Amino acid sequence: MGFKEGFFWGGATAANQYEGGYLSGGKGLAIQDVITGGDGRNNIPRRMALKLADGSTKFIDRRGTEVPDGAVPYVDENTYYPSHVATDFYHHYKEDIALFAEMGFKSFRLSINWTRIFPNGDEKEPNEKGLQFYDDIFDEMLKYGIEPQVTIVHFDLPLHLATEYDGWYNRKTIDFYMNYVETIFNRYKNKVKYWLTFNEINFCKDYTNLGITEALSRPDKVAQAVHHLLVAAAKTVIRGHEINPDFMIGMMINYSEIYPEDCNPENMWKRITEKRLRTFYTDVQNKGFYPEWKLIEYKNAGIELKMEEGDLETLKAGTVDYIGFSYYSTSVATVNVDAKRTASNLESAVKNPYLKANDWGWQIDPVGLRIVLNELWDRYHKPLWIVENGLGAIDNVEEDGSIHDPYRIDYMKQHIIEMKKAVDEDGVDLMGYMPWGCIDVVSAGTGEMRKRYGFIYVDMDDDGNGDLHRARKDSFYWYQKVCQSNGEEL
Ligand code: BGP
Repeated sequence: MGFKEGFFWGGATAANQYEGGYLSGGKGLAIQDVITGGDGRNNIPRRMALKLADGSTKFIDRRGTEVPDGAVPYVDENTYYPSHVATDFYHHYKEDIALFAEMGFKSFRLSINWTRIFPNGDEKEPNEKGLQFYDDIFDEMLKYGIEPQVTIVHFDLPLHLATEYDGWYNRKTIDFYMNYVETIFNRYKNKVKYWLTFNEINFCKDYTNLGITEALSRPDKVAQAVHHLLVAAAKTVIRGHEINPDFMIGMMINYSEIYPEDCNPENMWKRITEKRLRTFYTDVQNKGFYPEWKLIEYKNAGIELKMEEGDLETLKAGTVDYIGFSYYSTSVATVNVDAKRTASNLESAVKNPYLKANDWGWQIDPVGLRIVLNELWDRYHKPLWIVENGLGAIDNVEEDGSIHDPYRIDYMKQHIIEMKKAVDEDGVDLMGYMPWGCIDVVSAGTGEMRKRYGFIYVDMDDDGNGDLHRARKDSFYWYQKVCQSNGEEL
């Protein structure tokens, strides 16, 4: 049997971690453009520069804790921001796409920078230069027969929508977003068929994604903003199918497995409650309604969701065509320790003695991938697409310029073996496999460059030094064989 014909072997990236050119071609500022790098291994978080009402400046945790009244995030000229140049796809896209084609990619996942199309987010008319930029990219990909998969929002929000409107808490943001969506759907309807709405929607809880400064202290505002995201995602599906009935519009979630620490029923129950941080989203976006437990949870917390007339119908009518998910690691649930889970950290609070972890504490678990593939397939019976997977690691460049990364090859090989079992033995409908950061990009969680995932090395360090030249790692040649043999040669 093996992987189906036309299986999408490819790779994945995101605009703010890869593109650079943060003000080029009329692009406006996104929240990501005001966030500094951090240091994942020493637990130094990424931060935002704030201008205070009295004219002074202050840096705060990007999750938006304790933002003083009147504070505005801004770009401090003396500080290095990883998104500004990133790994410069903006100027290297032809070279990079040629390298993807050389590897045999059938598909490539990228996100559109919302602020390239609508620099402030609330304009009526789009920025033509921004639209042209993605036209050029899609044309370049299609020239090689590489199918684009576009994430509409990948950890991205125009800064202006956060500072002026309170981001996704404000219902108006749905309209601004839909204007953006309609613009790109109409413009690219003959070039792009596969879409994803919000990247890792289950991690869209902090300032970066929601644009709500008090994200941590106001669960009611977060719940309302999340409702707006879900309505917006459903509207995207409905509108997309009107614009082009052939569109395949998926959701995107981080879907890891969580094991109970042991057979204590309380730990199993803990596992179920932690799992709900994910199944809430997959349920709403696939079944089309809020699960009962969520409504009870909100009620008990005194949260009253403001739903407009028609919202429930929209959720029902806007269920997705496929499920895109990222999978990196698994964690352990126990009543003894509170789960630690943020957008930047998939580290399990409890170590699993059966698994090894990477340098950032992410536990490596190929069998877990087969488990979640089965779980999602059994629960929803929708096509699945692994749109992120991979190993963040520090690579060494040898004197002759070569980069030997057997650890990366081994990680992916083990995961593909389990994918294959899910397809061959369990009958899961799997559309494709897109290793994350197929070319080195900035880390989303830490802003570091040294945490690399790529088959292609980019010369750039954590402080923004490097000439950005590209180099093929050993894994490049390995993945080439995988793509060319449709997963037969591992
Ligand atoms: C996911 C994100 C990606 C990506 C990846 C790896 O959460 O969707 O944007 O970066 O994780 O995470 P990190 O970059 O923190 O290693």
